[in-house]
Amino acid sequence: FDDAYHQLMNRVMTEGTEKTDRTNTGTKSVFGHQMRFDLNEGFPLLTTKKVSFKLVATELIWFLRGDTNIKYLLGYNNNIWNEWAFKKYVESSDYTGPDMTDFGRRALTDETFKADYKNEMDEFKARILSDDAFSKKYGTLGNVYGKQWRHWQGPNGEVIDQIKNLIDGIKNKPDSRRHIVSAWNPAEIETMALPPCHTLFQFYVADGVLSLQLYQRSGDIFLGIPFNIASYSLLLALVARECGLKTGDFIHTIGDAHIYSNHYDAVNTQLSRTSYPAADLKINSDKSMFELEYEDFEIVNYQSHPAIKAPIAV
Ligand code: THF
Repeated sequence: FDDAYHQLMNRVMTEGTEKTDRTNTGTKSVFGHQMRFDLNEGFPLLTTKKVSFKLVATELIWFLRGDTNIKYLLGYNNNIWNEWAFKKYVESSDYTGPDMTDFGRRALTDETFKADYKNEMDEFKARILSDDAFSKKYGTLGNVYGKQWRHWQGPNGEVIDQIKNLIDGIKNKPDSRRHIVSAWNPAEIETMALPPCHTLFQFYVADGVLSLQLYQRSGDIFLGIPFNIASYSLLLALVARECGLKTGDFIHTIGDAHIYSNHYDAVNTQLSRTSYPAADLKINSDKSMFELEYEDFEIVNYQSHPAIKAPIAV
């Protein structure tokens, strides 16, 4: 599985065009790339760096619960969405601490600032976990994935559960070409902490085998994509199990596929490593996918190279 991912990193490093971006970090990118992972060969958790299955699985369960508040993630010590909630808080009038403008980039170069930022972030996290009113106000990321997947707001006030509709559709009309879930809701983009990167996905059934294709508008190749591959592969396994189908391919189609300029060294380190055999996913429960908890999942035979740290662009 690492091969397809290494090919993508190689392609962008050699052919990528340098562009500026929203976060002012600078990237190299290509437009339009596709990878295919056959889940019968194992579970695509990359082995050339350690990827935390716990963070991937708790994030996916959070989406599937229809939750958009980071409080659930913090309960699992999952910090991958903190910066986006923190940003809304420090830009609000309730925040009275030191100036946090542009905290993501400043923390990289200014040690004094980094200490202040860490203090403020730790306090923010503690308050999200202990203060209900505060977490309701500042833990939410707006109408992001969980909202659109489970509670899409229709024009007449009706609420559309895209995941339930998806499961019903796959069970009752497997040949349909409309097994689609969209997170991209143009009317609500302004109300999201970050417009959805994984924009739309579609399932396909043939001969009792279920496949899934994701269209991702924008992909942070070093930090985000390894998570996205594992997350959607897990989603495919869950939906196949729910519908009594075998798992086929996860097809990952990316629009703007980019490597941030402060990830180049990390990418080269990873490219120099050789892969291990793929791990396997086990689900130790008969519960429906809507009731599964993180503790029901197990990744077995996962052998990997060490994690590679890199800064996230906010
Ligand atoms: N923004 C950017 N710039 N890149 C992204 O990948 C990204 N995401 C989500 C939203 N905005 C994004 C958040 N997903 C990590 C992984 C996934 C994320 C955010 C952060 C990350 O830092 N992973 C570390 C481990 C972190 C830890 O151990 O706590 C890693 O080494 O993998 C794309 O969905």
